[in-house]
Amino acid sequence: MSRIVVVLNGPNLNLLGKREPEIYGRETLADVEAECRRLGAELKLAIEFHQSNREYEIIDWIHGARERAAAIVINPAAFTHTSVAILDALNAFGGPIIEVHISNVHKREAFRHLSFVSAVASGVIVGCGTEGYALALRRIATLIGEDKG
Ligand code: CA2
Repeated sequence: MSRIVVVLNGPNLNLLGKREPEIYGRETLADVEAECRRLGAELKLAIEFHQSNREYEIIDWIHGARERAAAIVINPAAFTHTSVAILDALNAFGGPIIEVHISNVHKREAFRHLSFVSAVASGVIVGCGTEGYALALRRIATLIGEDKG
């Protein structure tokens, strides 16, 4: 069985650690990727890590994950609150999906309270900072089980 986990990041997350540290912390996206790869190796998960500011690219990565990847971790960033297209793409993926938000979106503006993606997510992690990605990978390892070699 595949142990590929596709980790997707939406618009502006390339600025992580460079602006608004009071909301998103000081870790950069490169730090998050390094931690996902470190933990992925520990959990025997093959991590594919992407970020884009373009909706179609995220959709293409979701399509590419079909019938190949075991699971998806996605922080759709602002597309969370707007994108039926990403929801539709995720609906065509068979495996577990964990939605991650670095900040606690429920403590913020009302427009951040609605997530189109949550309707298809197996789990949602909000407000745990960048540690949310590690929590998501641990959850996926539980859901897909051990590597039997
Ligand atoms: O809390 C999250 O992870 C969000 O998905 C982040 C999105 C926001 O639109 C969502 O409502 C919640 C924003 C990502 C932008 O990230 C930046 C990081 C540093 C500086 C500026 C933007």
